[in-house]
Amino acid sequence: GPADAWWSRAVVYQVYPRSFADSNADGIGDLQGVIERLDYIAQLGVDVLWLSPVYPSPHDDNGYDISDYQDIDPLFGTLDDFDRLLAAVHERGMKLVMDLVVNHTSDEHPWFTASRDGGPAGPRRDWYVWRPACDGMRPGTPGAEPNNWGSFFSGPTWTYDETSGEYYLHLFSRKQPDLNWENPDVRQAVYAMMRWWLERGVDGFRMDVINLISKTPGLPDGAVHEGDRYGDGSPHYICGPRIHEFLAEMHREVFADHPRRLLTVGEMPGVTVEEARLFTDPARREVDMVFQFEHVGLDQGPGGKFDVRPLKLTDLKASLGRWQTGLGDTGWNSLYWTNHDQPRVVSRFGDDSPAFRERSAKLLATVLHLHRGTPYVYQGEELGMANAPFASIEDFRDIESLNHHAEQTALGADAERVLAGLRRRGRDNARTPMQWDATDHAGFTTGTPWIAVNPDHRTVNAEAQLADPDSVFHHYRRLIDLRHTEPALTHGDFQMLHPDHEQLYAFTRHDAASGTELLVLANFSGADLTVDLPEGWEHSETLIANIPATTALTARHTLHPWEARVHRCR
Ligand code: TEU
Ligand code: CA
Repeated sequence: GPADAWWSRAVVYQVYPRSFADSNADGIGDLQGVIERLDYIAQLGVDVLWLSPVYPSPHDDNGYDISDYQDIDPLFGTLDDFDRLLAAVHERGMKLVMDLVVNHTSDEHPWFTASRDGGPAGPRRDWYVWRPACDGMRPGTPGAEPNNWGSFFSGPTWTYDETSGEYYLHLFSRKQPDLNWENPDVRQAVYAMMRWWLERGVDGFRMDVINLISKTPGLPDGAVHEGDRYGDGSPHYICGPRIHEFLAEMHREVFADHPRRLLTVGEMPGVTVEEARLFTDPARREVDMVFQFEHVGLDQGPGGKFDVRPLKLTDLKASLGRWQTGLGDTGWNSLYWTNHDQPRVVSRFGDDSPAFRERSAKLLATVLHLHRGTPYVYQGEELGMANAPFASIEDFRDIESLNHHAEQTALGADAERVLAGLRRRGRDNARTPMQWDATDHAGFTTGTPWIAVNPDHRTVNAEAQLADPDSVFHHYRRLIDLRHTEPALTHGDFQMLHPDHEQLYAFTRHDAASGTELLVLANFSGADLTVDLPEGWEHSETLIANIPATTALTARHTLHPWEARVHRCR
């Protein structure tokens, strides 16, 4: 089963190349920069490197708008640079997974320009989703869109093309037209491209919004929720009617019986546990694991991600616990706190004050990595990097944030209130440059960085942490080492303790085969916390702790603020 697969003992490190390391002083990270930092990544002990897109792109959505699937954008380097990176990754015993973005292309991809400029009768028209204005309305006027869906990046999901007189669908920006997956020619072209990368030696794919590729026929309107301008189309594109058929076909066409050990992870906004059981059941041959989004939606209100609400720990435990149980006997979890789309976890779910930033970062890592599943570490998370201070809208770069700000202020929302939401949840928090050392621009570039470096890099940086055995970096390294050496982490079942406690996150992992039991205790608060422990842990061995474990556990034990401990008994 999945617990015996190679990736069940693996840890994946995500590199967002634009912000990782700049080797040619243009202020933008590149492949040569990644090559120069591979020893750092290898020292962490990770097994797989997931590279966010480096393909040719207009960079409307920082490379998630691809204009050529089989080349490297000159900003990042050349295919030769890529081959050198791939060889260097393999030399260090790691694997390289590419980002596959095939729900949509860039509007500058030749497929789209041919589809658009060929007009309604053109040969490539059916490679994308074109529709006439809704009946009776004058094309190009507001409200004439073929349906009422709203885009993830504000505005409608349709843009009118004057020349051909029709609208095209884009769930994301207007420069990211959705491919038409109903068209078998589109699917075969995608599979051929994937095989091309596998033949080049890559070890798998992270599949961008792959559960959105199948839409409900007829593209029906969505419900217009209170206060929204657009309809909610998500029931008509999240896990649509043919999604399992398409992923099974992709598996047959690309991955079946492949001689190398590959990894496939589907990014699936809105996926449920029940659906994930189907996607990740090995017998169904669809994907190995999925990124789900429940836990990163618990601290938002009905107004969406920028409608910031406090997180309740019981909600987090209930959600992660349900995913542990739901995929306990079949399928497999991915485990993540953050990536290039999420704010920094120490600022979101921990305490990024000077007193507790390091300790709470280690606590969050401990809790996540002791769950059942494959952990993903996002660049800088292993340093406890925090959200950055964005003074004004000029400091932001992300199209999602810039569009949200423009739309909301045009609707009369208070600019400071909109900015407050962007500061807390904006994706740019994760995209400030990797902090290598305390020098100017944190050693990321000798040029002018495309986005400002977080001023806290003077103290929060890799150089300082490599030299400090008690650093967040070395805590991650110990957790990753534990995953490679302790079978209970991959095979043990999961049992939540004290589910209703609002400060304590506690659970056990029990591996019947080895008889090993692990106990994880974490105080998600800034105050002492006294808890009653299950029987028999008083003299257990401390496996890992985020405070030098000064005392043994007692039946009624007091945890320090943000203290996390893992105990083992055989
Ligand atoms: O993200 C899809 C996605 O779900 C996010 O856009 C999320 O909905 C949004 O950030 C609100 O939280 C993938 C990529 O990871 C993201 O960077 C791209 O912008 C998006 O798809 C389009 O390719
Ligand atoms: Ca560069």
